[in-house]
This record gives sequence, C-alpha cells and structure tokens, in this order.
Amino acid sequence: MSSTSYEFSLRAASAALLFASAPALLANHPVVLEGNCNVPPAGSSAAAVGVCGDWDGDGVIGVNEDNDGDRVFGTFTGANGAAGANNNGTITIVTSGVFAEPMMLAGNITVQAAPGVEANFDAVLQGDAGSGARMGISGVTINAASTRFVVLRNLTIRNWTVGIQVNGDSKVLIENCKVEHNTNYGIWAADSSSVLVDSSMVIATGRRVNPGTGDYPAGMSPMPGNGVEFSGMATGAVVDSTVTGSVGNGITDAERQGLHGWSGSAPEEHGIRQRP
Ligand SMILES: [Ca+2]
Ligand SMILES: [Ca+2]
Repeated sequence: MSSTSYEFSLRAASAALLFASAPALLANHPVVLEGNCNVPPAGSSAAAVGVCGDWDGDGVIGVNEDNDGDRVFGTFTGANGAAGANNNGTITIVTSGVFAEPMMLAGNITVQAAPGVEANFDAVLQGDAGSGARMGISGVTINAASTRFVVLRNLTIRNWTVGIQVNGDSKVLIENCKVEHNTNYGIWAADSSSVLVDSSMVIATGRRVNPGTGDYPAGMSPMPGNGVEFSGMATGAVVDSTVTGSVGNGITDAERQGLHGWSGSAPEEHGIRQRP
C-alpha cells in the first residue's frame, strides 16, 4: 500500500469513525413536557415566573415554551415534533395538567407522566371550541412499524371516540394508565398489532354525556362501547388491570387470534377484574 493510499484509508476510517460516533439524526431524545393548570388556562403561552405549570421557572408555557430552543416543551405536539422527541425518545410530563391534544405515535417513543403527576389527555377542555371535534376522534393513535416499540405509562386518556387505537404492526405497552369515558373503545388493538395492557384501568367505555355530542348510551349508541378489544390479527394480553362499566364487552378477542392469559381461562387467574 502506498503512503498516499494508506493516508486515504486512514482518513476514510477516521471519517467513518467520526460519522459513527456523531449523534444520529434520530438519536434518542429525552425531553420534558410542562403541564398546565386552570389558571392560566391551557393554551396560554405567557405566565408569571413560577406560575403553576411553569416547571422550569422561565415565565414561559404553552407554544412559546415549545419554541424557546431548550429541551422543555409546553405542548404534547411540540414535545413530539421535530425539535422534540421526534417519535424516537422519551417524553416525560413533569407537571400535572390537561392536554387537549390527540397523540399520533409512529416510532420508538415512551410517553409517560412522572410519579405523582396527573397527565390528563382529555378531548374536553372547558371553554375551548375545539372540544366537540376532539370528542369525535381517537385520543391516541399508534401506527408504527413492527421494528418499533411504543410505551404509554401513567397517563389518563378520556372523552375521545377511541381512547387508544393501535393499528398496523405496532408493538405497544400500556402501563399504569387510566382510560375512561371513551365512546367506542377504551383500547382497540387492530390489524396485526401486539398490545400488552398492564396495571391499568379501563372505565365506563361508551358512557359520556355532553350537550354537543349527545348522551351515550341513553340517546346515542356507542359502536360498540367495548373496554378492550383485540380485532383482526391483533394479539396481546391484559394483566393486573381492571375493565369495568363498559356498555359493550369488557374485554374481547374478536377473531380469537390469541389474547394471552385470557382465552379459555378465568380472568381472575390472570389478575384481570372485569365487572358489569
Ligand atoms: Ca416554562
Ligand atoms: Ca422550551
């Protein structure tokens, strides 16, 4: 090998090493998400320093917190956007609040509330004109490749049409979540997804009264109002969880594809409490 080609090889190797050690475009991005309180209302962007919800004490919340260049975000949309976790990282919610934002997840992402924090992903935000439209869509929609894994941990998801909808080949862990008052499904695992529901509560699916969207199920019919459904080729398990108050079925494995720990066995044996 000539000295020139050796030098070239050395440079190429160094460049390759440099490239390999440089942060990849989609490196894991842990970010934190501030909550918001009733005063000032969710959607506000400016606040007195230290106001409820202003976790980092910079006097900035909401959309403005999304755009001030740090790793603290003020909306879920911002925290999950290009400057945030970007569907490849961890979003940790550090102060309690209502997030009237649908969640679309497609990557290796963990969305979690810190211990003691109540993160309420609620279609209804008092006084907000968008509440009616949000009640007609899914709260969390996960459609990720089979090579990815999504975690929802310590979240409350309420008042949507479907609380958590899982499509495609998605692989999902739903841990310590409370899913309540969603009209059609609490958790719906469809297509070829794989979903583990652990230590969670799915409550009052198909039961919601609202002057704008109607009275479920007295005047409006949930379709179908099932707490947890595995349909299509979806598989998974429900463990150490409570499913109660559903208008339709509590837990159903529509096509019997293999709901581990459920089919053919008493639910209580597997830590599932299903009550009418
Ligand atoms: Ca702040
Ligand atoms: Ca920020």
